[in-house]
Amino acid sequence: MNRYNSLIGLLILFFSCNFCFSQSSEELWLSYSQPLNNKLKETYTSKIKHIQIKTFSETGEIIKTELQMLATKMLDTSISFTSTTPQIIIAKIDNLDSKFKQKINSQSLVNNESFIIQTITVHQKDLLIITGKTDISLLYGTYCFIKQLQLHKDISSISITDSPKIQLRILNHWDNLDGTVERGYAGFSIWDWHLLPGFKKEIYYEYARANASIGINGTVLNNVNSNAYILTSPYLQKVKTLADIFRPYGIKVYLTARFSAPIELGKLPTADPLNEEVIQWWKSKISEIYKEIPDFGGFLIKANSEGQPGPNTYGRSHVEGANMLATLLEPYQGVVMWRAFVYSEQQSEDRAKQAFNEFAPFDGAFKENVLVQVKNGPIDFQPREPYHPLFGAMPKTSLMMEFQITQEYLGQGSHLVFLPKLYEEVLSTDTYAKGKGSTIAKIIDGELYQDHRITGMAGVANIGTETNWTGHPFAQANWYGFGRQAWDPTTSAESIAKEWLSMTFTTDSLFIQQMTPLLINSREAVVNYMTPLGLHHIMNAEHHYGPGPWIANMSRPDWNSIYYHRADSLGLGFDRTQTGSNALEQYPKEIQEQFSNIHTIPEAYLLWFYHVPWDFKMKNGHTLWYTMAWYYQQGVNEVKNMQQTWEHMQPYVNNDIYQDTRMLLEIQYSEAQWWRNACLLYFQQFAKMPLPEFIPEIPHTLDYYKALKFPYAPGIHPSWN
Ligand code: GCW
Repeated sequence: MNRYNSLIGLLILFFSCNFCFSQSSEELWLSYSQPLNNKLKETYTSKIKHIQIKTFSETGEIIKTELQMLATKMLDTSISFTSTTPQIIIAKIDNLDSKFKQKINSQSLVNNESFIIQTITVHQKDLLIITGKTDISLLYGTYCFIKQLQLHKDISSISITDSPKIQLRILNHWDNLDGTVERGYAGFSIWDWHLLPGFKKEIYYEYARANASIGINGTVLNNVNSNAYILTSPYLQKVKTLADIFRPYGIKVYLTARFSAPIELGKLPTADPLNEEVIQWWKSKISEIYKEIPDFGGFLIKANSEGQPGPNTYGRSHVEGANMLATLLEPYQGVVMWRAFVYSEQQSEDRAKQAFNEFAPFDGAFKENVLVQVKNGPIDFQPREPYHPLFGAMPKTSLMMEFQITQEYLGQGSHLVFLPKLYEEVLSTDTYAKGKGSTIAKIIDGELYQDHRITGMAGVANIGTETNWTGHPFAQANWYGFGRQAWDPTTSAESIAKEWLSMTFTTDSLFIQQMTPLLINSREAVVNYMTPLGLHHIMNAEHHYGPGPWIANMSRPDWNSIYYHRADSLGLGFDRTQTGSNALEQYPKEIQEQFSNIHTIPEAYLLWFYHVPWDFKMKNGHTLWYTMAWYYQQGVNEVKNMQQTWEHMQPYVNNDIYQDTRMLLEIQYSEAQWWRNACLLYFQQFAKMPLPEFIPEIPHTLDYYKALKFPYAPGIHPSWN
């Protein structure tokens, strides 16, 4: 019996046992156990009883397993995989009978991952075809078909054609070889390096399944703060095992490479990228990797940032470093993803300007298989940042987006924040790079610069060993949403929210109607109670959790909160206009025109770009101080609304999820107040104005908030009100 058949049995047993009393970890949005009425059950059952899968690959077996799970769990039935009188045929376009093929518009299969799901009529009978050019496209088509059932759609005359708009859709794991995860809030790393390559844990298959279902096709296994050991032969054997597991799911493996590995592993005196011995070392290392993993994706590199080694260490440029590796990877079709998150050892005049200054001059100099990976904003994954000015400024370079899925600065494991809303805001931002409508989505999906050979989007993973994968149960939605927006960066956050809620819990319209706005508004809520009006980087600087606008004692000024908010008796905010650091100059003229006037800049970015007097009159007619307080209170109120909505959701979700989320929302509510109280008390020292009447009395002093230690002992989570 092959491993997939035995897997079917095991998985079905596992899932059915678990669901009765809790949401089991592995289900995610693929539980297939939402309530379904009998009529729909009958309709679906009658349409998927007989399926022919005309591919004999491992991927074909995965497709079969998935469909059988769907049938068992959702429809209490089983599918016969047959070649006689099938109702559904799943086959590569080249393997379809010509009489079927001629009814399909194969021109719309624009790449190897595109698929078509189409009902055709043959001898007065409906036949559903799922087709594409490759096995992976069939897998994607199957997941899309399954989703239609999960969403309770009418499948009688289904016709869907879809292709990913972005080529590399990649998770970045910041997982260390010792099992910890940098900025991970869901337990430990799921890669068990000690037990690999021998132990092929079930979780690896589940991980691949979940990712394939949302179109993720690459994974960087280790932290960008890299350990050279990942490149040693024993570790490459471990990596190979994972690559072999992921391959039939369409997922390639990538590694972060420590730039100084030739010194650490090769015992060379230098890692200078122009040194012949160094080049030879990389060459033979890369050849060793491809011998084991012929479809290895390539390297992700963090160079000369936060203490990581890089070409600058040897007097060479980013281009020289990236191109050296790219040249060696080229014969194998490997890529280099070179991060633009350069946070140099020396403090710069304005940290927000550094990446642009270092990278924009190199436009056109990187080799074709180099992608420059740029964080969405110029500082660091804050609740809200203006977009990174490199987008639109490097037309001759493949720029890839880096989003953070893990919630480093957004409440970590305890706040419910639906990130697709943040991603949507960034992706739909106009850079005017080629006139109006030059959105970031169009830059990273290659629409704007057609000659870009490679397109990509990376998400820093929020996955760990927690039984629900992500810590906060709703953080699963961020993983899901990242995949959907990497597939198509114009996908709306709202449609993602509806899909995820329906697939994970129930399609009940009352549930969806109430929960969709809760998810959608959760992003603005966190901006409001943490960093309204363009404030940023005012968290506790050590662990990035909780407020710390008073932080002034880190070893570098640009790690301090006061560097970013610049509160003084005159006002608040970082002047990045001409009178200040002029970071605004890095943006296109259309943005400069709008933002260089304090009255026309969107207020959401006001304090990012201006040092604003406390009594400045805002659009609402009130002062800055009053308005800022209003936003903080608004954030708190929004979390209260979330709690109130959730109170009514008990009938729709299992009790564990209900109780856990309830508790987490309580924590979020209390911490929203913590942020509000601490920030307002701190800023009030400078504003010297009374707290507006809508702020409830704050029961503690500023010193109390400054002295608080995190994390708290279990059971004594303080209440801030
Ligand atoms: O935001 C900072 C994080 C670091 C991270 C770095 C980066 C992996 O606090 O933990 O290091 O960004 O993106 O490289």
